[in-house]
Amino acid sequence: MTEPLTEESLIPNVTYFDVRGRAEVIRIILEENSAPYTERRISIDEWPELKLNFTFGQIPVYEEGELLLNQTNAIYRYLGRKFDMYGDLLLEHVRCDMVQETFVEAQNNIADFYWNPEFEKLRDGYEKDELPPLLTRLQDLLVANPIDSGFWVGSRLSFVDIIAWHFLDHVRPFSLKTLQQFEELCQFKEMIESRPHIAAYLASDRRPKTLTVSLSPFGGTEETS
Ligand SMILES: N[C@@H](CCC(=O)N[C@@H](CS)C(=O)NCC(=O)O)C(=O)O
Repeated sequence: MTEPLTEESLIPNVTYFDVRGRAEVIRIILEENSAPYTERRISIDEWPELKLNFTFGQIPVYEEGELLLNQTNAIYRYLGRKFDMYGDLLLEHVRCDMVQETFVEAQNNIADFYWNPEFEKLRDGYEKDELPPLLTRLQDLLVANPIDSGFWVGSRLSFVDIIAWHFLDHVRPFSLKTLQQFEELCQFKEMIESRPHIAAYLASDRRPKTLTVSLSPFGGTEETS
């Protein structure tokens, strides 16, 4: 016989490394909604052994009662729906999807660069030639929101705002001076991080100290996060 679901077993649990990485958007959405959650933070040393216990051999994993979710972007969409952060009506749902896909590419782009073994050799070129056109395209997409709200979709916060914020917060430690050239992106970033629940989380000890694990040439230390 299966155990009855109790309120406690429905409290979400997030399993990830003790870094911001792919789990940070999940944490921030839960924080924004004052949703209680627990975490299992795995150290990089214990991972090789634990990896075998995970169906896909990868994290994040999101659990909520009997629900067990893999795949970062499916988890983001689930939380968007669960917390009514997926826009209103069909045209806003699809704009959420489009913005999300745009940031999947942007996040992969910057993560590949931070993890590149030749990071030091490539950094000037990326800062000068790759980052500005990428930020230009993103800012154009932000201001193309037909409702001029400062959010990426519609007139209120959606899950893709958190994804966008997370990406911009990856750019910040690498090249704040480049980011500062993009006024609308900066205004958006400030608007998100000054929301009371998010501001409290960002200032708290709950927030992991680094963007990613220490193996990465950039983002694996507090100084580069
Ligand atoms: N497609 C998966 C990829 C997840 C993924 O690459 N996770 C990394 C951490 S960011 C991981 O588990 N790395 C350890 C490993 O692959 O052994 C998703 O989107 O969630």
